Amino acid sequence: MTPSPRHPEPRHGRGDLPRSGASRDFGRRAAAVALLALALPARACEIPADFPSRNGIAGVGYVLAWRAVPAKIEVGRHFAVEAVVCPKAGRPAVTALGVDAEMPEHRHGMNYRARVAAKGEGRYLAEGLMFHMPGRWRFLFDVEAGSARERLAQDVAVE
Ligand SMILES: [Cu+2]
Repeated sequence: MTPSPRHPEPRHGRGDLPRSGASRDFGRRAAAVALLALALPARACEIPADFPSRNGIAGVGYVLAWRAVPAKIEVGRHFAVEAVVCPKAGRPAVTALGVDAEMPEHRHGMNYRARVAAKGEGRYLAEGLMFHMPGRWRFLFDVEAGSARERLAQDVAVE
């Protein structure tokens, strides 16, 4: 996915804005960029209905759904996580997703680092996760969207 163009940021006071034809071009470009930003996420990114509704996280700027593969996470066995992450209206497109997990009570993470591959249209596949003990684990999804970052987290109980 190509990174979306940055929104033009006014860096000058009103008096500094060009008054010639350049300002009309600037206005048209800005309008085109704004339309693109609104239109793209709705078309390109959708949370699928076949993801478990309990595995949904709504952050400030991003919404994420995930499912484990296999669906039941077993202690001491590798598993994968499929995730779909979509920007809310007006937020920049997602450029990368980090997937990790920790046990908050024990202050430790996994013994393995997940490999995350982008599958397009907001989908990611994280492989090589393993929960090496039972208890409460917390998934950490680190959304990157250009220079913007948001961490989404969800706890799961593993027996
Ligand atoms: Cu632990």
